Amino acid sequence: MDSATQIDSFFESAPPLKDSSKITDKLNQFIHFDSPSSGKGRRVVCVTSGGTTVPLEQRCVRYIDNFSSGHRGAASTEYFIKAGYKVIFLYRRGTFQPYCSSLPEDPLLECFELADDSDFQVRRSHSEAVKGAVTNHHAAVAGGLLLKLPFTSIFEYLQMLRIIALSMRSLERHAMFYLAAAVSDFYVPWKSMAEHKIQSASGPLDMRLMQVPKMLSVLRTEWTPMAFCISFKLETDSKILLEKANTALKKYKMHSVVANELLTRKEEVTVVTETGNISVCRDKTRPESEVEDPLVELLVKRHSTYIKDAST
Ligand code: 9Z3
Repeated sequence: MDSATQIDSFFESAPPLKDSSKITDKLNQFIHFDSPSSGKGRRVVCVTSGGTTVPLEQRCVRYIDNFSSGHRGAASTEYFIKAGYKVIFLYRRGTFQPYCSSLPEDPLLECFELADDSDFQVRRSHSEAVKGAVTNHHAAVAGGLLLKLPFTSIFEYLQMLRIIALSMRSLERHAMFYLAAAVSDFYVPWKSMAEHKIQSASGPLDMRLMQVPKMLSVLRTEWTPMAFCISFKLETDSKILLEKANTALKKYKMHSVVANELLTRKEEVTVVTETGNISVCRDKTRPESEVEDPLVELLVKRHSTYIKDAST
């Protein structure tokens, strides 16, 4: 099967996305209706975040998961908004969210307490963190700078990515994709998937997984050919990381590939480009600094150059 046929058959056999017309409406509203203060020609970035699941049963009890806490995507979203972008945050349900990094693990139970008059109040120890999260999040959403769209499975993720890409097409070079989500490489096609819970009494489980078709190529060549595209390459073996990132850069015609190793991903990444590799590190003299800060700064500059190149 050639790759176009694989892609068609992936979408044809996927369970239909719930609320797809509502999602399209929200996207059109978000992308095309700028608030009076934001001016024309604002840049829009789609940040993907968290891992996709591969269900093993249609009435899903078990699934295969891809590792990603969503920290990279959530933090990067904040830096893109600071840099003046509108962000479509396509995230895995339950993973890290923008503006929430200072909150404790269970914010609802840890940040609130019952006051004497049995009303709820914010615990004093968490009041700054709660105020910051609520204020910044509200400003971003109400200001039309942040649209959050959740996914769980690989089927939802790829269908949503396609809808987003098609909605962003008219932005041409002002559109950017920052694909930090950890996407499944293998999946069970919906039609050959067991409907009910697989029974352990039937003995060891033997199942064949199909390769998820590589959507990066169609994203670049068909869905949004003018957008600035950044993908991520994750490896656990540092010896193969840069070579794999370079292959992805060429094969999928990415503008940059951010190479990272699982253990050091919060300290350092390498931005692989056609003209060479750029190492980006967290500022180790500041304990609260994040590698996403200089990474987003670098990519925003490269995006500006990409936009300017079109007008020369
Ligand atoms: C990444 O490499 C991300 O940087 C991480 C971020 C998932 C490591 P966290 O969410 O970690 O902050 O915990 N994402 C891309 C992973 C991926 O699946 N890439 C594909 C590949 O490597 C290409 S699209 O083949």
